[in-house]
Amino acid sequence: MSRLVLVLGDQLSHGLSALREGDKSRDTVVMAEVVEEATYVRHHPKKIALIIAAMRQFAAALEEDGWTVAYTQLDDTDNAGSIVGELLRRAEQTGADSVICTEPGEWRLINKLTHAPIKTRILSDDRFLASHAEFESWAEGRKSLRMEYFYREMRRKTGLLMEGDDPAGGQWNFDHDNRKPAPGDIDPKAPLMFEPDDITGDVLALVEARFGDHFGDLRPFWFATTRAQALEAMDHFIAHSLPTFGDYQDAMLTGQPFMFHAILSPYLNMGLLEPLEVCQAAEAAYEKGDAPINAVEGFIRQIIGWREYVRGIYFLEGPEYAARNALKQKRDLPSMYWGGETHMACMKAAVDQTREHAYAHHIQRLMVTGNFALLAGVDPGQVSDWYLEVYADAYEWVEAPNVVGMSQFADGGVIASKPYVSSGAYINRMSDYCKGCAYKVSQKTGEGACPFNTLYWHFLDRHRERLSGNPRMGNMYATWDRMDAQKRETVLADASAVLDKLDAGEVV
Ligand code: FAD
Ligand code: DLZ
Ligand code: SF4
Repeated sequence: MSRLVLVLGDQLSHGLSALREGDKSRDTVVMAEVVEEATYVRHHPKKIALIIAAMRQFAAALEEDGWTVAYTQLDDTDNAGSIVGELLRRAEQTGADSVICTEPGEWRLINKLTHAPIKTRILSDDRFLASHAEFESWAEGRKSLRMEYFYREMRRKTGLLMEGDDPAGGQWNFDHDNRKPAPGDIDPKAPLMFEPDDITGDVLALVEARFGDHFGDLRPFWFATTRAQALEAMDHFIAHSLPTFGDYQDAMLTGQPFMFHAILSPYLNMGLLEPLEVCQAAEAAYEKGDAPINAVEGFIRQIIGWREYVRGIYFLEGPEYAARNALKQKRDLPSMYWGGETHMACMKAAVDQTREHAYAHHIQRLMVTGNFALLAGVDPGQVSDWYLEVYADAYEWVEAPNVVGMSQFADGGVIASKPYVSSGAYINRMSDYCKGCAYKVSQKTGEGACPFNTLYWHFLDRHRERLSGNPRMGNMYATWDRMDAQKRETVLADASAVLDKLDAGEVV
């Protein structure tokens, strides 16, 4: 009997386990643009267009490679609207009696495929360096699952930046050389941007018509949609931005949405690039003397360390992970996240570039939008949905651990040893946003005080029971407790006024 080989929109890799297992001579590849995947959260139009355009390109490449591909376009009249619906329709059409697929990156879809009324074999996704079994055995018996130790295992496993048994440069981690604020006159090179071809042009018209009301600008559309283009984007990053990547990894500047970041996560997460090849390209730049160790080590750590680690946590912790709310925060996500008016220059910059490019870099996600949501007591489920919707690189396996765990501390400390919270001082140190802000970052209370300053203490105060025993937070509580009682009261009252304004839908 013939089988169906399912290829999802984030599985566009020629070496995919399902394609390796399939038989070109008798099996049919199923690829389907379906409304359910575009709307289970209301994805950014650029993200939908990227996925659909890249799916169409990949299907054509598979056909050229000799595969029979049953491809469904979104507007096809008989489109069943969901992945499982499409599989059942194609099974009836072709007479196939079973499905082979590579494990999807979200429990939601794994669950649907597991319960589909057709025999389905789910193969492991070996585009990652660590299998579930390897991660589980690393995690087994450990009191805390800190990324740094896992990362060292991955360095040993891949041999990246290793000199025998020792790390290149004599250290595993060069972060103390990184995290510099950026001078205002630097001129980062923008990522490589591509003119839409005819295939992408058709997709843009389709997405405009069907999902034009989702948050985000569809045009100008500039993402790579083929592996060849994604490789060009990678080479461009290695040549122009990698050398400075480490120095300014945490820096933010007005009008510079990309800084020295790679903008490769959308391509890595869709399968257009492989993590190892990207790291090897960075390592080669170090070996040729084109990029320093602090940049290359920092970059490789993000991919073989953080990226693999968060995936490990997502699958280790299970389907309920994304719904955790350890701090029991309940506030609705403020309208400024959807482009509503705000006087906060940092929030406006992060949201504006997210709307424009479906991209913000790590520190904007963690210390601006994430920090504000956490301090303001927003429901982490709503925060998580927002990140899943608005970023071109967001799939739950990578988004949920970063948001629910790292950013919102809603997993109770599985990923982060303490909440990532800060007052305005951090944003002021790492960016130039405060200079152009209606609020004063140096002002701690009263009209015009930076909202991060008051909300920071409000957060600590309202979560005292849960957090004050954390040894890494002792200093923060000691500072709060040393503050004059009258001042503490004023800070809390000012913070409450900010929260009341958010609740009333007033501009903050
Ligand atoms: P660079 O800064 O140039 O880093 C290089 C690569 O390292 C990235 O392409 C990415 O593949 C990897 N990487 C770096 N940090 C992480 C990380 N923490 N977790 C996983 N991979 C990492 N990343 C996603 O891919 N999808 C998400 O949905 C996502 N949501 C996030 C939400 C929050 C609240 C935070 C704090 C981080 C999130 N990240 C997410 C991680 C990180 O912000 C992005 O991977 C990064 O900004 C992508 O841009 P870049 O390619 O320019 O990355
Ligand atoms: C995100 C997404 C979107 C918007 N559309 C499709 C689609 O039409 N067809 C498809 O196969 N995949 C799509 N995807 C990616 C899936 O949502 C993704 O495979 C799962 O979320 C698992 O990671
Ligand atoms: Fe953001 Fe506060 Fe600085 Fe304004 S003053 S940009 S709100 S940190």
